[in-house]
Amino acid sequence: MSLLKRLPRGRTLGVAGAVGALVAGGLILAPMVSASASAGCRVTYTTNQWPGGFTANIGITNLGDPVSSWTLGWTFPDAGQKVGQGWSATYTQSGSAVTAKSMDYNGSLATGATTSIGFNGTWTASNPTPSSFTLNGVACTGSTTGSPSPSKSTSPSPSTSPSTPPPPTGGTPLAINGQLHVCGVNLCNQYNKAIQLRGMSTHGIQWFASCINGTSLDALANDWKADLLRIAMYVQEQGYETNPAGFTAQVNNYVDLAEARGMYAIIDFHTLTPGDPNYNLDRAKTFFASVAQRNAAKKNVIYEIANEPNGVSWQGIKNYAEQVIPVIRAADPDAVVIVGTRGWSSLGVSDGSSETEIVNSPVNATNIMYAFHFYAASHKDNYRTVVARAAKLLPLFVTEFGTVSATGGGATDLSSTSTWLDLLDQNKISYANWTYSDANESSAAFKPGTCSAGSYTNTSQLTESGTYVRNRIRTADNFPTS
Ligand code: IDC
Repeated sequence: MSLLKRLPRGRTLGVAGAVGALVAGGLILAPMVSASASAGCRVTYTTNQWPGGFTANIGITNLGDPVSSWTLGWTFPDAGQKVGQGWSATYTQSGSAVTAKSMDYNGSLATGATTSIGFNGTWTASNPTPSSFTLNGVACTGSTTGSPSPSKSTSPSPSTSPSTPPPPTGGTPLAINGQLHVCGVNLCNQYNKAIQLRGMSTHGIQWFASCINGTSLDALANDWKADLLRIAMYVQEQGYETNPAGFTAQVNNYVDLAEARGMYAIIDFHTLTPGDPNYNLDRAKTFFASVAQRNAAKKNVIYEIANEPNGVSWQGIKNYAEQVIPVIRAADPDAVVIVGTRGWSSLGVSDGSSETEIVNSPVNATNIMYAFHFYAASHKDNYRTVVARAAKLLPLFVTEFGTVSATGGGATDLSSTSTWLDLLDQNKISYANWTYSDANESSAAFKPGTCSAGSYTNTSQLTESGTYVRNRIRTADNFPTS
C-alpha cells in the first residue's frame, strides 16, 4: 500500500496500465476484439423531482467486453421532458430521443465497471422514468449478447466479475476507494473493504477562508498525504444563517478543490451554539437539499448533519436526524451520512451517559455513522473506554479532535493524543484534526501569518500540534483493493 501512497496525486495509470498488470499476473488476454464480442449493460435511473423540474442520476454498468468510449441512448416517455444542464457526459436531445456521450476521462469502461452521470431537466405534463436504454446501440437488459471474448471466459480475476469494480486507475485516496459505504461498524471502499481516512478539518470557513485554496490543499494532499478535508461551515457566529447562498457556494467550491486532489470532503453543518440541532432544522433541510443535489454525482462527499449537539437529549438528536437524512437521500441516495451525538459528540459521555442510548435507539436510516469528538488534554481514559467498547457496536467517525484542551487552546497533550490515535488506528476509525488553519490558538496546525504568506510546505511554519498530526497523517495508508 505504501506504493500507492507514493504515487503522485492526480496521476492516472490508465487502462493500459491496468491491462499490463493483468498480463503480469499471468492471465492471457486476447489482443483483438472478435466478431463474437460480448456486449451488454445495466442502467439505473433515479430522479428527484419537483413541479416542473428534476435531477436525474444515471448509473451505467458495462457487462460486455471493455469499451473505450460509449454513447447511452434513451427515449423520454413524455414529449415535455427536456434535458437541461448535465454532467459527466455530453447530452443531445432530438424530439424525445436523448443521447449521452462519454467524456475523455470516463469513456473507458472495463467489464463490470460502473460510471455515474446525471443532469437537471424540466418537464411539463408528467415526468415518467424512461424504461429502456442502449449502450453503443445495444439494449441494456442486464445480460449480455454474443459470446464472451476468450480473455473474459478464461479469466479467474475478480476484477472482471460484473459485481466487482475494476482495479483503481489512479493513486489518490479517492481514485483507489471510490464511492464509500458503511459496512457493519466500518467505513468500506468500493471493493467492500474496511478503510480508515485520515485528514484535517478547516477552522470556521467564515473566518479562515484564506487558509483553504488550491495551494494549501495541494500541501494537504501531497505533503501531508491526507485523505480527507472536513469543511466546517458554522451555522451561527457569522456563518451560514447570515448568507445561505454564499456559504453554500463556498462549501461546494471546497468540495471541488478536494475532489480535484483526490481527497474526500466532509460537509460539516457546524452547529455549536445553540446546541439543539432542531433550532436549525429548516436551515439544515434547505442547505442539505441544495448541496446533496449539487454533489450527488460525486464520490468524495460525506455529509455531517450536526457538529456537536449539546443540551439536548439523544431523542431530540434522533428526531432531527430522521428529518434531515431523507432530504439528503432524496437527492444523493448513496452517500454516507454522519450523525452528531449527545454531549458535544461525546457519545453522551460528557453528559453522564454513554453509547448505550444510541445502541438501544439507533437512528432509523441506513449507511450512517455516529460522530465522536475528543480533545486529548481534556478527554482521557474514561472516554477511551467507551469508544473502545462502542467501536464494536456502532460505526464511528471522529470528525473532529484536538491535541489540546476542549477550548481549542492550552498545552498540547501528545501522549494522550498518541494513545487516542492508536486506538482509532486499531479500530479503523477515520478522523479529522481541528484545525487546518493559522488561528492564534494551539489547536491550529500553522503558526499565525502562514495563510496570508501563502506557502504551506515549510515545516518551520507548523505548530507543535501541526508537526505531530502531519507526521501521523502522512504515514502510508492501508486501502485494500481485493
Ligand atoms: C472553537 C475555535 C475557536 C472559536 C470557538 C467558537 O477553535 O477559535 O472561537 O470554536 O466558535 C469544538 C467545536 C469547535 C471549537 C473547538 C475548540 O466543534 O467549533 O472551535 N471545539 O473549542 N468542540 C470541542 C472543541
